Amino acid sequence: MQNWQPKDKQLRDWREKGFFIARDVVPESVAFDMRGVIKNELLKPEPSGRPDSDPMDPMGDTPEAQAMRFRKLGNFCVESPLIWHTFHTGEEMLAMARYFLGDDIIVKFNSVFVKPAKTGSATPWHQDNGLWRDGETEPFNAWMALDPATCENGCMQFVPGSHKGEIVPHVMYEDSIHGELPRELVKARIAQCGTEHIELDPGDVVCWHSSLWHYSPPNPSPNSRIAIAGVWTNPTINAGRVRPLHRWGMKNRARCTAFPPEIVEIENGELHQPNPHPKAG
Ligand SMILES: O=C(O)CCC(=O)C(=O)O
Repeated sequence: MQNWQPKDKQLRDWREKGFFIARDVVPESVAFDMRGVIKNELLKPEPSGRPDSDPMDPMGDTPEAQAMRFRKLGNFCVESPLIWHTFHTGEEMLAMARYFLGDDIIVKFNSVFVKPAKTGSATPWHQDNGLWRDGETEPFNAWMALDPATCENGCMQFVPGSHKGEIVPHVMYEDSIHGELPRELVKARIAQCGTEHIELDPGDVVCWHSSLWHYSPPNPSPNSRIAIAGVWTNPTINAGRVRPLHRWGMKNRARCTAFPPEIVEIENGELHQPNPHPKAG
């Protein structure tokens, strides 16, 4: 396994702002190969990345929910060896995860975020651990651009420093697609701290703390914005909670290369099933 050390700026950004950027984690050509796998899937009459127990996943069988498939393909990456081995268990991503998490690494969530040209919808302001509701603050979150991610096509936005606060209970509005941070709080926080727009080229990665407040706007532009995301944790942080989506990334200091990826079995673990988010107001 290769070692990874953050650059001074990355470490400073991580501590002070709650995120950092790693450029050229994979070459653009490899990012485009991964994007091709996703585009092929999207062209199928019934794309995979089905409804699953991912609490970040709003998909279901209603017509509205089906339209959402083009916002996110939850858990799709375990169906693509190219994506899984390049990103979720790629040498450089695991080396970064290992810096934060040690030698045993679980991939807790994986998804594809699809923001099609002109119709791509917003992802509301949230903290990842505000959606998980499992109290975990340590896992390591990362997102790789497979198309250029720009202000025009709906790149991610972060409130710098918001990772230092508590996990805020998320709520549902009439038009919420999943739990979100209370809108009044978001307005006040942005007025105080501003936002940073994370523009990335294909193959670049942004990594963030699980408590960081983040969002992405709709995509009115003519350019699609496809990205892949993952969350890495370890057995200590995960503390015996069973989730059907957990897969091993690194075990006993060795990178896991099995495909399909090995499911994490936790003996006597408790199934983690958070309660629904309350309604706003
Ligand atoms: O890709 C996006 O637009 C949103 C991604 C996101 O919010 C996440 O990965 O937590």
